[in-house]
Amino acid sequence: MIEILERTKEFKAETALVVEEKEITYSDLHLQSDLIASYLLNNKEDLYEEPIALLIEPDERYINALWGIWKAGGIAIPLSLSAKQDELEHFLSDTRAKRIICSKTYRNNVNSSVFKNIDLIFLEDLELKELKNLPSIETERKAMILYTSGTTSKPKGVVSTHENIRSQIATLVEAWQWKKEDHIPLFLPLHHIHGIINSLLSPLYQGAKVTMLGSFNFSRLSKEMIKNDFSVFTAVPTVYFSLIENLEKNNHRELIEKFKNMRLMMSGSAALAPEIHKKWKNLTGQEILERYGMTEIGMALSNPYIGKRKPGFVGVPLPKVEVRLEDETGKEISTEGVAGEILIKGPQVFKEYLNQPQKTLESFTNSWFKTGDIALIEDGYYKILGRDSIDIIKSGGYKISALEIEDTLLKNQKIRECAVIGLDDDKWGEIIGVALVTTDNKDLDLDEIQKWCSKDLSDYKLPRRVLILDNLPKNSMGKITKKKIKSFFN
Ligand code: MCA
Ligand code: AMP
Repeated sequence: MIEILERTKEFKAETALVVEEKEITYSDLHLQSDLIASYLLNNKEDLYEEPIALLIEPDERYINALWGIWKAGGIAIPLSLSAKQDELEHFLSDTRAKRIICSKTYRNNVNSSVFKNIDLIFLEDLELKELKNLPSIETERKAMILYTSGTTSKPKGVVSTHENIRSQIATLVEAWQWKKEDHIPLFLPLHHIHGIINSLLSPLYQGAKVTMLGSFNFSRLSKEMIKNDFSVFTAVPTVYFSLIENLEKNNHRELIEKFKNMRLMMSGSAALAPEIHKKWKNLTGQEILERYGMTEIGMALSNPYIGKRKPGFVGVPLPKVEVRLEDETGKEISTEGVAGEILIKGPQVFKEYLNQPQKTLESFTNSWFKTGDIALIEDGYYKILGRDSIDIIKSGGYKISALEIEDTLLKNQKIRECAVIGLDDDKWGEIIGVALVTTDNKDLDLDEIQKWCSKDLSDYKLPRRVLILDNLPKNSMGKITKKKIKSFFN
């Protein structure tokens, strides 16, 4: 039994989603997802974990399709709407998905070679009338694959079961006291945990209301804030940076009052600078609750809902999540103030990396998942110090692999050697910097490099600063540490 689907049926005529003024009830979502599930099943009794991709704007169709896939026994693969051809090719070949549920926005791309041999199911074209018997799904079955970047060039598929998802939601419902009366604006992308679990499925699990705004846009959000009484807000630090920038430019009393009245404002996906925490508190009186999570584990650490929230810290273990720090030899660290790697255990932890049994094996030690994040504990609160790999960059809340960008750059004949690094940035957390040596002193600038990369890579992976190091001796870049290369940018 998929608990989120069973529970939400009870909320019947209550409003689940608000999309462009339209109110969609829980019953609407269930009827539409039953119809989609019936369509997907065709003559089968169960899809038995057929992987089905989703390329749908963040509105009610997204939930209809996601729940439809789950109800039919499939695995949902929510894909980024801004993914480029190369990225899509990787996701589709890795998952071996043969069907994609999409919307008419993608009609123009039908002839793209990426979609060769793929059945594109345009939701608008379906005449959904027939309801079939739906299978019963055990909680241990695979439910979702999300792509996340790591220390390999291509993103890895993180496979979660229904039980993983249920546990991730239950933890947040308990810790942050989600309730039926809550109302949340949703503007984060729906191919990552932050958007899917924290902003969308946790409130729905409790019968709350989600206003879907598509993406983050200050003026759109402001209008909705004024019109509604939102109670909960969750965002990445870049969003708070933008909010502060906008509110400082124009002292919008009514809007500030709305933020003031919320019961909970949260930040995560990247480090929230204590300076932003302080500015937001001065502006709105709200103490942002910072928490820590990862695609593989959902949320693991959080400042308390009731109790002291410490700027610069990510709090304490969430309910039913086991957390420990280990040193390089694998020994547990029990002394406060000593840094080590964060390890996580619990029912929220993902099942496997798709098609990568070795990588999966190496990511665990005695059933503990190794996050690669380094932290220490001070007065019982965890503080994230960074990551053990310099090749992982966090920008605007997105995780980016330096190696993926380097691979793209090296396909350019004008580039002989390159190194991609994350450069500290107040707004984005980090921005992408590229140091490179050209082939035979060729002319190359940031604009040309961005154009080159944008053929294959999503916008947020584009280099934002470039340093040409043509005076370096041949083949010497690989011998310089990335830390050193980073210092060249200052
Ligand atoms: C865009 N721009 C950038 C970047 N991205 N510049 C530097 N670095 C970047 N990363 C530029 C664009 O080119 C554009 O420039 C301008 O900034 C505005 O771009 P736009 O895309 O419109 O920005 P935005 O709409 O303001 O979006 C920023 C955003 C968005 C809201 C922070 O990136 C976002 O939704 N991020 C959240 C990602 C997320 O959900 N991550 C969670 C994964 P110009 O103006 O010159 O054209 S982590 C997770 O799920 C774990 C489990 C967890 O812990 O939560
Ligand atoms: P992702 O793999 O995209 O889910 O990103 C997960 C990573 O985001 C974690 O491994 C951390 O490195 C980082 N992260 C998430 N929340 C925080 C936070 N509050 N502070 C610092 N880093 C964070």
